[in-house]
Amino acid sequence: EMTDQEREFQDKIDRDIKIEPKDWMPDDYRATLIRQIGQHAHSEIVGQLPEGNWITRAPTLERKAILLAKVQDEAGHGLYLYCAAETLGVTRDEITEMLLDGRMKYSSIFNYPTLNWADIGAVGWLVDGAAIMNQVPLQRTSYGPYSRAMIRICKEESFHQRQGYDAIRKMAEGSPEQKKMAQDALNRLWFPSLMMFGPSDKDSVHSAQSMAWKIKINTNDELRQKFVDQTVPQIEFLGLDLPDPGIKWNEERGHYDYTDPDWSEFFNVIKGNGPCNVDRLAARNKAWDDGEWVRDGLLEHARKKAARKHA
Ligand code: FAQ
Repeated sequence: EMTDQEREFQDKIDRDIKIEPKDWMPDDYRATLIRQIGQHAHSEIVGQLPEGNWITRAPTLERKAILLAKVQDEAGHGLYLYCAAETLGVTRDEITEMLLDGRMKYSSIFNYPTLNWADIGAVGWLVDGAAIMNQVPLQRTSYGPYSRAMIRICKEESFHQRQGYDAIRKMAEGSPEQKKMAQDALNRLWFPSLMMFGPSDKDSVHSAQSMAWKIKINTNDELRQKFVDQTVPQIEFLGLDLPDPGIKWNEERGHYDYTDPDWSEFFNVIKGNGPCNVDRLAARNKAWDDGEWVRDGLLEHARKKAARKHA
């Protein structure tokens, strides 16, 4: 049974009126947003690690400048998203500490390694491609600050996807060795990219309520299918082999059929057992500890400044 307040809230959602920070909202709506926006923010920050790893080894000055800009953009996305989460009554420090001790998640994809330069192209093409497929509809999400952050993020994310496609295209059209590297990167990153959309709809515990609240606009499987449909022609254009023998155009459905990722691998990765989980969390913990003196210094400076003002 809904209370009057809950009915009024749902009515606003149904009429596409944005919910703003000072509006009344159900506790679970707030908690779900903190979880999703927080995880999203953490993904942007942890997502800098696999690509940042290649900045010093980019093959040309131009590629290096592009990658540097892209990785910096991800930091900016993290910051907008932390600010959006803070409007819900948590501090950035609180949710950062929840990431660092494993109480909050970040996207499964960043627990896979980037082994060589082709992987960097494939990350931009596939990982940013999947990210933007999920984020474009989130521009219409019901929570105002999240929706506005998404609008800005999507502009930059589409540049990221294009730069990745451009890098992988150079490899696919290059020497036989380069083409082989591009193929190998596609083969390894394909299924992890499909996992970014979350578990299949039947195992997605949050989807029904999140969609009723328009926190999510599409189901996980809807977006995964859209991603497959968009990406298969790109693979063909690049002259690469399909990474999954199950990919086949289905005339009746008007979509490509494909093989689902190995869901036991997915659940294992999000439990902390992927190839890079330990490294990623160690890197974030080290950055947090190394930065403590800077945070302390800023707080002390602010304290002295405030004391001078009141003296
Ligand atoms: N990884 O009930 P659902 C980027 C968890 S883009 C880890 O379906 P929901 C850009 C889920 O939290 C990547 N965990 O959950 C970039 C839940 O567990 P919990 C970030 C996952 O929330 C590119 C459980 O499984 N984008 O960073 C994943 O309704 C390149 C059950 O799942 C976003 O976060 C996963 N893939 O749907 C940066 C987008 N999937 O919390 C650098 C916003 C599910 O109950 C370089 N988020 N889980 O313990 C969303 O749209 C949603 O949260 C989904 C999951 C669709 C990810």
